[in-house]
Amino acid sequence: MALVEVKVPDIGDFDEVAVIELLVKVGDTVKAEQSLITVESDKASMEIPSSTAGVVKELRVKLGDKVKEGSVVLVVEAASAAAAPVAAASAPTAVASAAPAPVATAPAAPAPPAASGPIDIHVPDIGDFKDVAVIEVFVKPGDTIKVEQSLITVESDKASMEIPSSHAGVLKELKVKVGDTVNIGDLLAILEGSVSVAATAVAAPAAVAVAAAPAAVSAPTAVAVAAAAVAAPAHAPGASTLGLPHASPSVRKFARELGVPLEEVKGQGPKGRITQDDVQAFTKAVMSGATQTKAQAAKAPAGGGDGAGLGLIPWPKVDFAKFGPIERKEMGRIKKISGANLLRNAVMIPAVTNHDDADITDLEAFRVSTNKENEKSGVKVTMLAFLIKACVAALKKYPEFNSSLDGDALVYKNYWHIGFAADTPNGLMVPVIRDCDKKGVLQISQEMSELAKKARDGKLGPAEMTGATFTISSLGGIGGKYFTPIINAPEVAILGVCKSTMEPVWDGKAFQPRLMLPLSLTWDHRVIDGAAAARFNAFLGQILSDFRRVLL
Ligand code: CAO
Repeated sequence: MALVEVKVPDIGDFDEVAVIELLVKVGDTVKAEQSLITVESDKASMEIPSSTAGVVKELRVKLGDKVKEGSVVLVVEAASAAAAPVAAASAPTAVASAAPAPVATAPAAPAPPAASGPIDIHVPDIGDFKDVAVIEVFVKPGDTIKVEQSLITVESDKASMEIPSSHAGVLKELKVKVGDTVNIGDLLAILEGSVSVAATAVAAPAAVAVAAAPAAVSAPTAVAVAAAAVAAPAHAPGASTLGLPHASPSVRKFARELGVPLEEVKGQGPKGRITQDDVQAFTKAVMSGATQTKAQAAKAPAGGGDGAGLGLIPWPKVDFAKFGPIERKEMGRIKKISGANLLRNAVMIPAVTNHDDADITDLEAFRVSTNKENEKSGVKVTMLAFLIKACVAALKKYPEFNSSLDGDALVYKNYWHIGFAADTPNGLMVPVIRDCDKKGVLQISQEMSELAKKARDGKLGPAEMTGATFTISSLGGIGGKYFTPIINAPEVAILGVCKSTMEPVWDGKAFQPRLMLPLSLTWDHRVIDGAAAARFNAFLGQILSDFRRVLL
């Protein structure tokens, strides 16, 4: 098997270009024409393909190296004797070394004549590139255009290039838009010119610069010429003109396929370049809810949005360190996700909270005796299990509390899955107990303790956290009197419960010591009215004061 050196092909007038991405590593099996590295000048980025199929034995370049035509990129152990000729056939200078096809530069075009009337700006000689896509448009009618100013970016599979204006003037008409495909000679724009011969001559499109298109390596007859005016003042890589994200064509394509707004991705590559890993990391962050695209934030300013979408003044930015020592800690994933959901629900739901008290004196006595009787079974019944059962009875009596909004319709659910807020080391989680109407208090208690343990251990699966029709948030084991829980959308109500206390309750003749449980019911006013909420709470109170009513 022959060792073949893969070299940088003719890259036209580009003298030295920087290696900005290594797309393969030693040991990789590469196909002929597979991209090996990305190189970049100030106006074009290009991927250099392999001329030979085989296994990469040695990499001869590293990030930041400057390469030019003939520089050895890597050494490949050719897969078969037949593999080499792809390049060798078109490499007049070498047999064992696989120099890619020669790339012809475009003949110099005559300088455009001086103009003062309308000037047509055409796509310059872009060699064998056919139907290249317009991916960015930098100018709009009315703009004053300088000679060599970039008008649009076009992109093929392997290269992206900015097309400069050959003339100065005011842009009267733009003939292309993003998504169009263009070819050499196509009319791009019409300028109202006021320029001198000297100025126009500099930017004669086909004559100024030629960037080799490595894609043409295996096509011996191809003459791949990508016109791009290197004479134009360069925009530094990483700080591209007009906010153009700094990324190679393949990364741009990858981002477009995923619908990732590249301008929002922070490049971690050299000089802030956006790599495929950056696009993947951004996608993961959006999917997990850890971040939002600007479009998402504008639609639902839920995930740490700055309030701009709501027309609010920006969140205050304070340098806390000015006032004393600080420590900054990133919030955990669960907190970020639940925070985004809570904010959306708080902002989008017209929520009202009704507070009430339920007399649970008898129920607590029953609970204590039940736990005594069941001591050996290991299942401990807490007030929350009774509350779940009582809520199912109230939800059945007032079904709109067990519904969800779907546009202008209400979806009534004929199942009663109850979520309960669980405090975990990672943040708030809401496990769901299914079909609580079909389960007894003991079974609910058992499932609740299992789910709460799983939540604390971070072992809850998605199925155990979805499908709730109503949620209870109990702070009874901790303390407090009342609070205003936030509805867990798409549910329409949530019950908050605090610590029960002995209180003097007037029975008509005297004050009696009764164990009172504070209830806080938050409800969506689009679905539920205040009177219904008051009835729901009153009914819940009746059940809790005499649990036999659950049976009715
Ligand atoms: N009044 C008085 N005492 C109560 C009570 C109430 N309403 N509810 C529970 N208690 C008592 C229990 O009986 C238990 O006492 P003993 O240890 O003496 O038996 C103690 O408080 C602890 O109960 P618990 O909290 O372990 O059990 P629970 O079933 O009440 O709650 C769970 C389970 C998972 C919901 C709870 O542990 C929890 O995480 N609560 C926090 C929920 C939360 O964070 N909500 C806020 C959401 S909004 O940010």
